[in-house]
Amino acid sequence: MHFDRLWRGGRLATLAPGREELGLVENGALGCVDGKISWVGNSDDLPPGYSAGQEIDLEGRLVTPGLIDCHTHLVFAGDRADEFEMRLRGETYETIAESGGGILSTVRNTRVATQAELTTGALDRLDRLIAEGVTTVEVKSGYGLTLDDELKMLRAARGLERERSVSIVTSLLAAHTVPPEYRDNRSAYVDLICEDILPAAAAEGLADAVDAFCETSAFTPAEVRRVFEAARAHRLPLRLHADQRSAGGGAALAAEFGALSADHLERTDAAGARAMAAVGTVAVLLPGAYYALRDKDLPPIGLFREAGVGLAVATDCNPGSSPLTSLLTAMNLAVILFDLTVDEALAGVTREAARAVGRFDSIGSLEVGKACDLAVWDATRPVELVYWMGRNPLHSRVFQGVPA
Ligand code: DI6
Ligand code: FE
Repeated sequence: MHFDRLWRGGRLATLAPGREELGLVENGALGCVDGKISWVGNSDDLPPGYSAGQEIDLEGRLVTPGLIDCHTHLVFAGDRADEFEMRLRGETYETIAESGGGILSTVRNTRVATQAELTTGALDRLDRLIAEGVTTVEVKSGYGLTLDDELKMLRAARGLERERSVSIVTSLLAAHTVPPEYRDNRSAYVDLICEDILPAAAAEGLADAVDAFCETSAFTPAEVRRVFEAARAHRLPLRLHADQRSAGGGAALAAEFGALSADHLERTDAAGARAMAAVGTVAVLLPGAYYALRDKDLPPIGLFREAGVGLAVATDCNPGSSPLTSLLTAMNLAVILFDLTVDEALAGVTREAARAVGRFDSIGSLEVGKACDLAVWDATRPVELVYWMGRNPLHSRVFQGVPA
């Protein structure tokens, strides 16, 4: 048996389903051919007479699948530091949004930015994720809210793959908020999404999924339904920002449409959790937004566990509610604030995150046939990834079989 590259002598957290918890393999070896994993197991069981183009001694280090940030708004222009200060002085996310700030303030900046400017800004944030062993990032539109500006955002997101060794998964989030020019004619904006923006994004292959913000300050369940029907007609998978600031039955709506994920979920009830479990909709937990908005209502983690809902963890990196560019910090926040276990937090940025972006067939665990995306840590125990705040124990990173 020949490997392009072989890593041996490490502690592998394979995250392979069916194995106990993290699927740890001690003294593990992992072989790669053509960018894909071709062999995983104990180093002592390597096939006799194997050969390898390069052999790398892991020296006992922990190896995990490359991390996946499955919910970000990485592409945007400007920042909202002034609004952050307003919130520190007691204003709320909602009152700022009602007075034309919030998401709309980022929309104004993003509309006047060129695609190249958006790329430059996104790369700064992407590099911080990559430095922590992230190999796949989901990126949403939603700060353009016109046909041209939504496509510009998605093209900038897609283009990041050409700039760095990373996989990008895109979501069209034209249903993020109603733009000012449609304030008195909301249904015409939903028409624009369904009849123009979504078909154009689909035709250009720019959207891997369609997302929406189901919220009293954004879109009603009836409006989200229309967007979801249109997405279905284009065979695009669905995601939903659900029950973040108000309980609107968002989790149940996502489940009704068989969405890949429902995200945020601070105000989801037991019926919503059960509906998600029944169809395998993953709960994407975003503790950065919970923390930065000083939320007090916790997502119902116990209900999700009881019902058997998969739990993913992401940064929600955005200039407003979650100015967070560290997935390791999101893991720390998830265990401290949301009571996740260390194993759940690690599964949440690998296996469950892969499910949330609809790619568990190709990433998210160390299994034969999957992309050889690895994070090698200067650590031996998974808890070390979650325990430090602001210390990055990444030793090295491998993207599609190549150290990068
Ligand atoms: N929920 C969020 O947390 C972000 N979008 C969303 O739908 C917030 C985006 C922003 O404030 O700019
Ligand atoms: Fe979000």
